[in-house]
Amino acid sequence: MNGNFTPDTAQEVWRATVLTLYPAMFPGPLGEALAGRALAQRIWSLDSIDIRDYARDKHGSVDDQPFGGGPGMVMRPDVLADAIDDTLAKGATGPVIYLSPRGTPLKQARVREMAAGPGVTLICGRFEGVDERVLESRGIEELSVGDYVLSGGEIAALTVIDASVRLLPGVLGAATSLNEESFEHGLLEYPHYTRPRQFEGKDVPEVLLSGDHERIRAWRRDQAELTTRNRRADLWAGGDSDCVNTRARP
Ligand code: 9D3
Repeated sequence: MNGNFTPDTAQEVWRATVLTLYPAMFPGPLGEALAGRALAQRIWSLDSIDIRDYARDKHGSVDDQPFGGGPGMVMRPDVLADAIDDTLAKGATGPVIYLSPRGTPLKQARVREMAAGPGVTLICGRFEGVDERVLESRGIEELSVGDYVLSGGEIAALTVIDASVRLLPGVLGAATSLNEESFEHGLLEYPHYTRPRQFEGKDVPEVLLSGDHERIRAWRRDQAELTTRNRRADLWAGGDSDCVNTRARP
């Protein structure tokens, strides 16, 4: 049954919903540049939900001490579960993801999947973390954005949204071809040069001025491989099965 005037096939915009104790951190940098223009064009939408609105007491408590002892505080499962359930009931969509240093490392393949879906619902932690039971009961995915310590999940959420939004149809200009992107090949990018031809006594590599497009393509390929081998042994080894490393293997 479809009791209203919205057809079942209605194409909604890609929808990002963020649950956070710091809703003023959104859209933040996503209100500028590429993502900001796409937001203004309604290619995507953003809702930030204040987890504290779901606190049960007059003091607005959202955290408590960890059972078993130890440092810091833990986000209460009852408060977070209410925030998640109410937010989903109000139309938040896509996978529910908790940004966490314990999460699966984010890769471009997961970003592509998120961008291909209806949106994402992101939970930003603060304190030492959230009560494990709410993650289990709600089937929540856990993602990390890298092996360094942030002060909370918000900047990680901004990262996930930024990476996804730039893949949405109509966000990137026609000049930028997505399948030319370095991570799509499992290689880092070749180095770039522009005018002036001489800068602080350094010339632009001669091959780039040659007009020989076959030589230029081969040089860039070599440079990309050299840089990848030197900086990212993990990518060079082809460990990321999400990327098709198209180089000829020796
Ligand atoms: C001493 C234990 N700490 C784990 C390394 C506790 C802790 C530190 C920082 C718990 C949470 C945080 C806040 N970080 C995030 O919320 C976070 C994060 C990160 O710190 N690094 C990479 N990806 C992410 S996603 C969310």
